[in-house]
Amino acid sequence: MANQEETFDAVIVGAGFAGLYMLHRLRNLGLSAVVFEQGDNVGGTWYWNRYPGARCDAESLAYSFSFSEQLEQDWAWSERYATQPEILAYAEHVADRFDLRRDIRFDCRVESAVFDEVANRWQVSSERGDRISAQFCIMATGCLSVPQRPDIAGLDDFAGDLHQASLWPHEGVDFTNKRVGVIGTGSSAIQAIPVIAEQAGNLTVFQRTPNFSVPAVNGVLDPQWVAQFKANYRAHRANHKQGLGQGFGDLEIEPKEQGPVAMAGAELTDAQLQAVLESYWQTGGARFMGAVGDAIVSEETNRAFADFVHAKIRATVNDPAVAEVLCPQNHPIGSKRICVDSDYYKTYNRANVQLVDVAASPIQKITATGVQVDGDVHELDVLVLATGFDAMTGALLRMDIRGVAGVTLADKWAAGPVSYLGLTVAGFPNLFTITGPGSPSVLSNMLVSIEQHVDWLADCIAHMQSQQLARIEAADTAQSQWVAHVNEIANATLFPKGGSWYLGANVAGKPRVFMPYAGGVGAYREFCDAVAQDDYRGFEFA
Ligand code: N01
Repeated sequence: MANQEETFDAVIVGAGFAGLYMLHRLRNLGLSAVVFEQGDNVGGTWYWNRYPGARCDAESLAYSFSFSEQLEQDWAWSERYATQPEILAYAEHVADRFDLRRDIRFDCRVESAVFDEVANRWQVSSERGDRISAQFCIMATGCLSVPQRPDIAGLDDFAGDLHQASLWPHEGVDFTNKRVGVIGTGSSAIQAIPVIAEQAGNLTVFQRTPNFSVPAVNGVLDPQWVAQFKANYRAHRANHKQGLGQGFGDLEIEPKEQGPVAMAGAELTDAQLQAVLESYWQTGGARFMGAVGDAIVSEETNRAFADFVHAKIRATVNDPAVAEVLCPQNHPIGSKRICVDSDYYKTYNRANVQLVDVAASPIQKITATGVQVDGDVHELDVLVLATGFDAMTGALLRMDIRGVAGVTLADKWAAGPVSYLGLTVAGFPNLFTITGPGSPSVLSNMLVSIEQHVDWLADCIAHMQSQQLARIEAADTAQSQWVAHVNEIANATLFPKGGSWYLGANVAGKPRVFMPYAGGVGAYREFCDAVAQDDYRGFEFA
């Protein structure tokens, strides 16, 4: 029997960092809000992705909330790149510190959200029977929250232990003396492989597409350095939010204007370029791609970056044939999300690790005992799927979302996602997508983008409250112009050449549209702020 309808000002879907902060902001505005979360705890992606070696690829001191100075001063990150358990502990701390749990319903998946045009409210239903009426419906569902299970014949026949990286068992997995296989070589696998190899009896990696990976140069943070960094925290935060790049953070005690060494690779002699790349390689981290300003724009600069990494792979991996298989040749570096690793390439020098090139000979099937390639079965006790996500749109389209005239979001996005600012969709009034397609989202430090969206939204909702406005909706023309702008920026880069999940290319039948906004978090913030200042240009209110 369906439950009685409850009334709130806002429903928030998801209790990851976006949902937590949104709840906090709405409460401070005096609004009533309820959060639905399918997991049994907060943390979102950091709740689910517990595979060995899981950690963030943004600097810890940048991948954290900036809204509370006390919180940022009190919380002590232990490593340059925080581990999954530490980030999850941080999310739990935030939930407790701001007393957020009392408005979160756990183990509760939202099934549908239907807009009532007469009342200007959303009717939201959960699988377990909750029924909510709310003026605002805020999707904080994450960009990488729907695991992509590969369509490989026989997967269910495997008689050993089968695990998906993004749905890792809470009790962990013991690989001791086990024959382990990993399918996939994206960020998740690249983090997990070195850790699994240390423990497993034998590890076989099934690689279809090699990825570029740069060393993390992770390490324990020096408390003295942290204290100095934190003394300048406001200036650092301003850099992350308004800088040219994507807000990933840096290691400078004195915050500097975040700018590339040179805007174009062509401005440098070959020796200068090599020196710059070497310096970024030694410093570590995803900011390698920002060593020169046009790495993701100029084919020539990009090739120089790729050649540099190929040379590093060849210098690291002892077996030249294995090194060649690990060298990505079919996409520009950075057009697929650059990976950040600890000892990934070195792992292939271990006697207990084998690489199987399943681009050359595709996986034929999974049998009860292992993975069959080219007629041979690689016998395994444990098989790990690190095969990625139905990114950016997956979580939204799994729900039955219906806007004006009953049009579904699935229909609206049949040819790929369209939005205004990556925050709203024409025809879906009072519905917001935090870090949605069309915003910097996955190209950026997610915490920076989440805070920016939540703050913008909170201000917008406060504006509506003060003006007693019942309904906000993106105008079709504003949406079309924004989509054109997002595409124009993407098409000026090498991103669309990557065949990546950024484009939906990893999911059969998904439209190929480059989904994130590639213009940088600073430019994006400026645009959003200008929209608000200009009386919410591009929106229609009622
Ligand atoms: O997923 P992926 P991921 N047979 O899609 C392969 C974020 N993240 O979970 O490229 C064989 O990148 C697939 O091969 P191919 C980060 O944004 C962040 O690793 O399709 N192989 C690919 O190698 C990242 O980009 C962090 O040919 C198959 C792999 O599986 C995003 O999450 C850590 C296959 C999937 O790679 C996703 O990363 C982890 C098949 N049938 C993740 N199907 C950090 O913060 C798929 N593959 C550091």
